[in-house]
Amino acid sequence: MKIDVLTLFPAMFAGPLDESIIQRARKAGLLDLKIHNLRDWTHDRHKTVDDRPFGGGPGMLLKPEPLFEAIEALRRETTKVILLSPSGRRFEQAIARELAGQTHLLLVTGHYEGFDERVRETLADDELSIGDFVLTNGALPAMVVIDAVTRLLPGVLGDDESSLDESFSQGLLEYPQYTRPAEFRGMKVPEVLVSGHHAGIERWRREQAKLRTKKNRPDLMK
Ligand code: 4FV
Repeated sequence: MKIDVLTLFPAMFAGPLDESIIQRARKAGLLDLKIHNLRDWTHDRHKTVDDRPFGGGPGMLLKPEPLFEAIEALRRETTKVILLSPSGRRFEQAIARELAGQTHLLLVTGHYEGFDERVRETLADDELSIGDFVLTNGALPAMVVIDAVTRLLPGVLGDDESSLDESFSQGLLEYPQYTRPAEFRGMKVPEVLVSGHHAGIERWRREQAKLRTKKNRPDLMK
C-alpha cells in the first residue's frame, strides 16, 4: 500500500512511524509512506497557506490554492483522498479494514480552524475523525489511521502478533487476559484459565467480554 500525507508539520511524523511494526512494514515494502509539507505548494515569499474566514469569526482557515495544487499533484487514478477533521465520520476498526483494501491513500491533515469548504466539496473522497475532541492539528489523527490500517495489511503482523481485530468485529471488548506467574502478590489467575477445560474457558471469556462491554461500552452492545 502507498500512503501520502499532506501536513504543515512533517517533523511530527518522524518517530512514531519509524519504530516496531510500522517500520518493519516500510522496510519490507508492504507500506510506501511519504510525508509532504503543504508549504511546498505555495509560491509567495511567506509560503502562505492560511487566511481569515469570510463572514468573520475566530482563527484562520487553510486556503484552497496550495491544497488543490498538492492534492492534484499527488493524486492517482485509484487514490482515496481523505481529510482528517473533527467533522468527519468516526474512524473505527471497520473503516480501518475498508482502507486496508485500498492501494493508495492521500491523508490531508487539518490545521487552524480547518479547510476552505471547496476543498471538502471538490477533492475529498472521505473525511474521518478519530474522536469528539479537538487537537492542535491533524498530524496525530493521520498517524492513528496509518497505524490502524498498516497492521491489517497482509504480511505485516506475524503469527504471534495476532490482530486484536476480533474484539471490535464481534462488537465486544477484549476479555481479561493473564500470563505467568499464576500468583502475583497474592492475586491468583482465575481457576478456569488453568483448568485446561477449553469449553469452560471460552464460556468464561465470552461472559467477561460482555461484562466489560456492558460496563465501558454499552453502545457496542446495542
Ligand atoms: C481531529 C480529530 C482534530 C481540529 C482543529 C485540527 C483539529 C485543527 N482531526 N479527528 N478529532 N483536528 O481535532 O481528526 O484543524
